[in-house]
Amino acid sequence: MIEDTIAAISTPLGEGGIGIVRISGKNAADIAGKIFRPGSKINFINENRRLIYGHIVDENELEIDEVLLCYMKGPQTYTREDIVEIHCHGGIVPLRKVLEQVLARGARLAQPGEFTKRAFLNGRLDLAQAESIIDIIRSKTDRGLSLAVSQLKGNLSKRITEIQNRILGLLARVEANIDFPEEDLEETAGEAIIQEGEEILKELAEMISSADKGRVYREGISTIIIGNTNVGKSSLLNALLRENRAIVTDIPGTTRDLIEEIINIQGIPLRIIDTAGLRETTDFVEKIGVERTRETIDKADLVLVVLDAIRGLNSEDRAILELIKDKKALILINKIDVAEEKIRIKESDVWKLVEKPVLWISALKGIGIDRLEKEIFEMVTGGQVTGSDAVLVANIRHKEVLERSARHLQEAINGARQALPVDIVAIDLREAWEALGEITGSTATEDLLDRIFEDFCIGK
Ligand SMILES: Nc1nc2c(ncn2[C@@H]2O[C@H](COP(=O)(O)OP(=O)(O)OP(=O)(O)O)[C@@H](O)[C@H]2O)c(=O)[nH]1
Ligand SMILES: [Mg+2]
Repeated sequence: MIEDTIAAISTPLGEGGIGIVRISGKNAADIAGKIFRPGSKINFINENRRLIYGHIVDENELEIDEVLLCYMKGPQTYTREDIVEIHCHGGIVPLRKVLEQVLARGARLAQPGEFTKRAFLNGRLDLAQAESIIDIIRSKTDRGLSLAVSQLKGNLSKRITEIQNRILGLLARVEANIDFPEEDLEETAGEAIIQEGEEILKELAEMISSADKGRVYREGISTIIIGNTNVGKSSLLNALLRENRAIVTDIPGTTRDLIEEIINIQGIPLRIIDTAGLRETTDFVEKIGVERTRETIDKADLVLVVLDAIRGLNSEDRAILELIKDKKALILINKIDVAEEKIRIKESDVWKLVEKPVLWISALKGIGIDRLEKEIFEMVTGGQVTGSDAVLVANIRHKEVLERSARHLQEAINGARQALPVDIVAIDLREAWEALGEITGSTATEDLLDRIFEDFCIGK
């Protein structure tokens, strides 16, 4: 049983219609009772899950704000504890003052994610489900959201638990032999580990390989648009956004700083960065800018290189193509809306320099943009669209756990193949089982929990 009562502002800080102060813990109702004055003769304690009209007052009975208060009796609540939510007017000052009162009457300020951590510690959610809540809040596309909701429903956890149980079954067979440690592994138990173990490994491998795709839906793809000055980079950003976000002029060097936007390509969030044009320069300040673009290229998942069809390839374009040789990249020849005789680039010129897909576009007229989106989607997903019911691993942490579990399982299988002593094989099986428990949280350490919940926002 957790002793203290926590409180926080659970809505974003800023101006809004309402803002909510949330209190959770065994003294929640007691604390609320000290500062809440209902509008009629109602005791909110008798009004579970109903909104009650009234005022919050300070220690001198001065009214701070007009509010609606909702008392929710545990354990049917988010944290499984008693919860009180105070719906104030959504401004920074009323919310801070109400929170101050709540803290003055005995609540402690909640740490980031602490409400959700309590939901986990009190058994309402497992760890993967708790993590999905932050994914829901941060989701950038419908598809990202539906993946996170599926994880909240427990689909990932269910699959993990099934695998854990199969490993446990193997472990039981091995441990039946453990009373005779000097013996080698009994033949049929060894057989079972090899056969069943290989099947489980296959399943783990499948989940691991889904992780890259899952991550894409969850975090998006960081994409950078690069090219010489005036080739149409900002025009391309605008064409993809279908609005005029970046300033476009015929003056070289229009874009001075990095501009980042998110676009949705069939459910995949593309975080797209427009850059200052790259050109050879002796100017010190500009050199720093170019250096920064280089660093951004290194970090990007995908590079879109824009070339100017009218101007033709110059030495700077060549240098840029050299720069992205080892990156996932698409080469876009822009400005193809002009008369054919004005076009001075051939695809073969590009291919002599890099082997990357080449697309012809006009950022100004929107020609080839649909095709470009399709190409990006296929590049990122390998062309396969996954059904919405598929369990995708979307979290890097989960992927690492699955890989660790698979390694131990592989060791166990190797051990069984070599007829190693029973207890050695048992250790590997146990570690494979334990690793998986870090996904659902059944074997997670305090440290791991802290690290995960630290990442949450305050008030969640
Ligand atoms: N004809 C034609 N002109 C284009 C096209 N795309 C861009 N332009 C023109 O090219 C010029 C430069 O466009 P920007 O989008 O500002 O180019 P940029 O690469 O962002 O330039 P900097 O930020 O200065 O490096 C503008 O005059 C655009 O109207 C296109 O598809 N066709
Ligand atoms: Mg620009």
